[in-house]
Amino acid sequence: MGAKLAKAAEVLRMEDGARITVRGWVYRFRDLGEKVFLIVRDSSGIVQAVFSGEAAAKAREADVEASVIVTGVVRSDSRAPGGKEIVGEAVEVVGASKNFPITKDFSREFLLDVRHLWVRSRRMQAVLKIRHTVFGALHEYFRRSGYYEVQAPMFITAAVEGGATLFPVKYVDGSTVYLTQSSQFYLEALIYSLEKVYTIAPSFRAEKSRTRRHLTEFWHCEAEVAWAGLEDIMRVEEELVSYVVERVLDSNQDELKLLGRSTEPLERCKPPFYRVSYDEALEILEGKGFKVAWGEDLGADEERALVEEFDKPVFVHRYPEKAKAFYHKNDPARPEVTLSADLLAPEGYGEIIGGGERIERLEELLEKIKRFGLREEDYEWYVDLRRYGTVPHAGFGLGIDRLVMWVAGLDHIVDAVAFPRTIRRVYP
Ligand code: NSS
Repeated sequence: MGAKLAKAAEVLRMEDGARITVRGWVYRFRDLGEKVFLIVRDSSGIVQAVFSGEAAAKAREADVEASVIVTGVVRSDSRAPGGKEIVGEAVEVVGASKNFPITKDFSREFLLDVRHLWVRSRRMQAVLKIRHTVFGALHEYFRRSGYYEVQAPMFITAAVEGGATLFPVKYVDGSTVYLTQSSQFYLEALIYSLEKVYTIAPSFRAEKSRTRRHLTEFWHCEAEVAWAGLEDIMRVEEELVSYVVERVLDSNQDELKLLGRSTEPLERCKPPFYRVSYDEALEILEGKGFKVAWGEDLGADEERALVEEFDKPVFVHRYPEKAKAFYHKNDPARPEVTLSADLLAPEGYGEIIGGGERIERLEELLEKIKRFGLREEDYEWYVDLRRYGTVPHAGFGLGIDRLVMWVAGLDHIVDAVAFPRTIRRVYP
């Protein structure tokens, strides 16, 4: 009788006696003399196969991470992972794997050196599946909520988020251009056409600080909405984040378990999120022994201390003018602060979103560009948007890698990405 092709995870749900073929990679190898056990991993999970006699001799050739095609019959065995195993009849080694290098050294640095091989680990597999859900859910949320997906260029000519982290690139004509830090200005132009827009794209920042939450290339989910203010955009952000978290809880229970991620903080992540003003945040921090001079941005340590006080994400709104980029609109009721908000994730993770209301008036924007010591000519087309049918508008940027880091409960952002780029690493 012919054997049916099955995924490892499917085998665990099959009746005893089914004859199947599984294709995958050797995850564990155990030779007990008479019997050889192979645990085979594929994209769906793992399943044990046991071989004796002639088949065992063949199975002995299958080293860890060799690719194999195993055929056999399903049988219940409480000792096998998942309670089922394959009584192997035949095994074909498709690609040998002599001396797979990941054996004892599981240091972060080494695993980054061999990232091209480590992506097949069960841990990375789990993270990548969660990441897959997150990206899908972001698209789903926006498309269901009437947004148009747009694309902005990666080569740009002026800073959105400050010159210090710009990546210069020598352009074909010999001039210097930069890699984008944010698609925001392009999204602002596109709201005059499509009103509600979003994009999911890489952003680049020459971050000189080595931290657990900074990459030099990160995935940025940005949205911009015409006729919207700070309150509106905060509501979009909390809806979006809770939607994504819900989708992960629906789709990735196995992966969260494998990663040892407690789901309780995720289950609590429902709107409304907490809202505190920057001033209130400083008061809370002062009570915890932090001294932040009014006007300074909150650093990672401050954010960590602040979110300890909250059991779900918290918005910090109305940052002082000086702590935020020039495009933020100042609060008419209190011009020394901006209509801005960062969303901080709980459990010590801190900022995952930055956003707020933009300046829509020409004079106000020109005046602020000057006050910030920037060159008006660098922002000509951006300023021009205020000349032709300007509207109040707001938007935000969500760091997807940071969101994945929090949702998966990882302690370093590099573990949220297949091939991370940091200040020290562009390989593999
Ligand atoms: O600098 S942000 O706070 N805001 C902007 O770039 C706005 N121009 C976005 C907008 O309104 N359209 O960055 C947004 C988010 C921030 O909250 C982080 O979650 C993430 O982007 N981010 C990063 N993630 C990883 N690595 C680095 N270096 C990084 N920088 C920002």
